[in-house]
Amino acid sequence: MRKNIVAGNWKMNKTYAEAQELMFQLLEYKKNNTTNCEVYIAPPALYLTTAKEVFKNGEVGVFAQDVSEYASGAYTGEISVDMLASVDADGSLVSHSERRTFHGETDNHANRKVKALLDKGLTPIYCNGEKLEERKAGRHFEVVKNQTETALFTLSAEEIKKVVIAYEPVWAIGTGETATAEQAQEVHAYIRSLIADKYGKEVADEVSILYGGSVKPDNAKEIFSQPDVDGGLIGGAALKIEDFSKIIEGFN
Ligand code: G2H
Repeated sequence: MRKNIVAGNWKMNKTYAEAQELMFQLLEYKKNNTTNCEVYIAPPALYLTTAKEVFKNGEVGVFAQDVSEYASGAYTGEISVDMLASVDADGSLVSHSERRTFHGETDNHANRKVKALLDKGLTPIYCNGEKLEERKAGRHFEVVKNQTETALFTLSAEEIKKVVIAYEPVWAIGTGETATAEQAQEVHAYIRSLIADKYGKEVADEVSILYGGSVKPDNAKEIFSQPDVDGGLIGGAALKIEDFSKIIEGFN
């Protein structure tokens, strides 16, 4: 059975003190509440070791926001998979749309990063999704198909089962504009069908597909109730415990 997951992508937010405060609030919340989903955070890389100390019993999964496709060497500013593994991080986001927009990342990069993570036993959360003009032109299925195939379809069946996919329509990211539950379901079901066609239904049914893009406490439950939506990748609303906990409760 695939996992339900609520993951918070903190992006480039919070000082160290603020980050610690939110981690402790989340730990407290996890201690006092039963959750029906796994909870992950992706804080800035600088705070990953602290996050692993705070969540030392694995209460919350700890993910990087990006990782290098290279093993080591002269790549200033980059973080390798081995480095993540050495601080016991659980995995990394891969090719979030902001990495694509501001850092020129493509699905070929994503493919190499996903593979590098899997090779060391870490979990990739691979992000894709169409831009506004692509949605308006009715090309969203085609775009998501190309992205998914390029980034993931060199993997073996055993490998792809370990990937978490986050469908994040770019027009819904940080804009307050959310895909309707039906729009999310339609694309999630399509992504799952692509995986089923290539690897078989059993494999496709194992892959968690999260929705991302302006998920808020008041729309989380409806989005998560869709059969092919296995949770969310949450940006802005992951930055306050009041909002993030309500989103987690979308699975209650
Ligand atoms: C999409 C999402 C988290 P937000 O980027 O990855 O951000 O919830 O702020 O739209």
